[in-house]
Amino acid sequence: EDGYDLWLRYKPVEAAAKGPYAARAAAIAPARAAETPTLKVARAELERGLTGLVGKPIRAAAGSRDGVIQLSVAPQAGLSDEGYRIRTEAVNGKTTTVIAASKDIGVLYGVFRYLELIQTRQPVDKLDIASSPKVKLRMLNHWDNLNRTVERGYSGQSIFDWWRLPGHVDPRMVDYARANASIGINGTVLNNVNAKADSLTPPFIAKAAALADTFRPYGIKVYLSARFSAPIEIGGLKTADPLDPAVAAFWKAKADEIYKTIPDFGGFLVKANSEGQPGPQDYGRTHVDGANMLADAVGPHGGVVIWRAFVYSHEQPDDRAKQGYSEFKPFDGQFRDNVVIQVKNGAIDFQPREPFHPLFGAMPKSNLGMEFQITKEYLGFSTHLVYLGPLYEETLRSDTQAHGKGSTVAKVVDGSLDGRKLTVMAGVANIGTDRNWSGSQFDQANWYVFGRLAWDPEADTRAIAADWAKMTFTNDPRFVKPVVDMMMGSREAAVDYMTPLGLHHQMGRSHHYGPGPWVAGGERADWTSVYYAKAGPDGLGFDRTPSGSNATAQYAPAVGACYADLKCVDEKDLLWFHHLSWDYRLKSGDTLWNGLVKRYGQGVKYVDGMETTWAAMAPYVDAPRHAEVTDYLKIQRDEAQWWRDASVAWFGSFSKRPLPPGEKAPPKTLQEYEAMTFPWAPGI
Ligand code: BDP
Repeated sequence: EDGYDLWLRYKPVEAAAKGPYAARAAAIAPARAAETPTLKVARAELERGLTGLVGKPIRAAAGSRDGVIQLSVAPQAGLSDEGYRIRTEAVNGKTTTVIAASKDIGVLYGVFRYLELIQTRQPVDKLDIASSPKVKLRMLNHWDNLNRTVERGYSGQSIFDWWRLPGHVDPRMVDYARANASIGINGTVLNNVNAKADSLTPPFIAKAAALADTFRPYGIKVYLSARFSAPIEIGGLKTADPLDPAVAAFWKAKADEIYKTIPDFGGFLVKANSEGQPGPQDYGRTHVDGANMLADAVGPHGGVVIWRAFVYSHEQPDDRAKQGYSEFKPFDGQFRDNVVIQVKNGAIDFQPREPFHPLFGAMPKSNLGMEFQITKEYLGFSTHLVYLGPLYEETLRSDTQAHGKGSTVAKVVDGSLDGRKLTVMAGVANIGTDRNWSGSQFDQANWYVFGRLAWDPEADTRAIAADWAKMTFTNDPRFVKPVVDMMMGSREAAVDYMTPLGLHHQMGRSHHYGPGPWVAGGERADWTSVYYAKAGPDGLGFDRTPSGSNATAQYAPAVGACYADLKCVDEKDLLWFHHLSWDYRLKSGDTLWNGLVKRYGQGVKYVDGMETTWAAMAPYVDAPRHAEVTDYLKIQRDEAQWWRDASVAWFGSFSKRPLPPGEKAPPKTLQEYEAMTFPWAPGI
């Protein structure tokens, strides 16, 4: 095995457990009428899955008999358009399993769920399951360039083969669609947010259309990142001013042209006036002017505009963490109904840990979407085993207190807090041409958990990890329990060995790989590590309380007050919000310096533990996948140590305090650590 089959391996159920599954999978009822393409793929998936799991070919069989599975499209009360119901029913005295939905796509989702029940060895003899997604647009954002490099991608090249499209559609595109549909993803943005206008030219629209045709049966719509200055670059105009009628006309015509070839085109994703990308502010206009102009172009076709809130202006800010909120909050209520503001989970940039972004809960009159990063730009790329479920869950369960207690980020994202219908959860994809798709076996789990949380932002990420581990490897409890435990703690371990106690953005310059707490100078202060850690002889941390940047004031009063109060703030966010003396006493009784050093060490120790756990898993895992994970854990172990040693050397040069008892001095000098870097790191 090489990981290509992801969690859809459909390996035979053990002989001892097979009986009840075989009994419920005697046959699939034949189609009643001509089936839609979606029903055809649902039926094919069911056949494929059951044939693999039960171990004998399962085909359509006429006539009623026990153990038939029926696929049915009929109005279902209490389910959304994409929801499904799976029930064990008596039909003409025979026991049947009915997978029913109002629309064909629900049947496909139901089929995947049914197969998952068998894959995870759940009983299937008395089923009564109903499920509807809580978020409307569940999307991957590919940061894939047209030349097939992938920004922040660590899994090979882009899977979208723009050169050969549309003449040749790689069969892998079907497996991509199957995998995404199996976790409920229903949209994909094909190109990088740092977009080229070429993606909107006729040849590229034709290429995108070929992908859209391939993905359509799986319920997946394609979207494109739109470069705001496209009217100039490919439209022959002198300006991209959103209030210029010729510019609006360009976008209307462009939208019409796209919808002619891709009738169900999802819409545009836009990164504007951010990190040098063009945008409405170049013309003295606002995010509202830009987003609404595009929204009016795609609106008549049912399209949406997803406008990113990841902005920070080029003037040196006192605190980059405040900028998204400052720029967007004043516009609440002014965006069109088909505009979604897509907000990163935290206010800086996909760090191992960030408090939730203050925009969540702060724009009740706008559609606000979540953007998570699945690719691990700041979390060790694809060689560090870091299960992101707990990171996503921590953000989603954070309480914005926008309408009092219980106003969680999840309720903002699923729209229930303010009654919003157009809801989005997006994940920056970690998918590439590597055989295992995600660069490592365990990074597949991050794709998987993202999809499951987009379906239900309140789902439990431990349970999801268990489902994934069972389907991807084995149901043997001697494997599942230790591996899920290992996964669940892996993110906290990465926080500990990289940026403990609320530190952030301490990675190597630009590529963000390995420790770089000394990174200083250059183009922008807020691209350096020293800007964020503010280490000095007096102490460490970024003061975001009212005595500092006052970023805490961007949260609901109770939340901000807690973050600003040393007695209330959780120590995991301590140095995010506070600048503290090296001798500040942590809850453990340790000084800040001692506690910090210990944390780094704990992170390293956890990776030691993962190596030991994984070594013991050899009997349950095929040799190739076991060996790959073993190698990567060794890399991670060495690099966790590197992180610890370099960080201790750097921060020790300010604290000038001795190491706590039992902690080893870094084996190299600070200068040696500073000289270690990865000039050719991938994905920049
Ligand atoms: C940062 C990445 C950069 C992206 C940017 C974005 O370093 O490559 O272009 O975010 O989200 O995380 O636009």
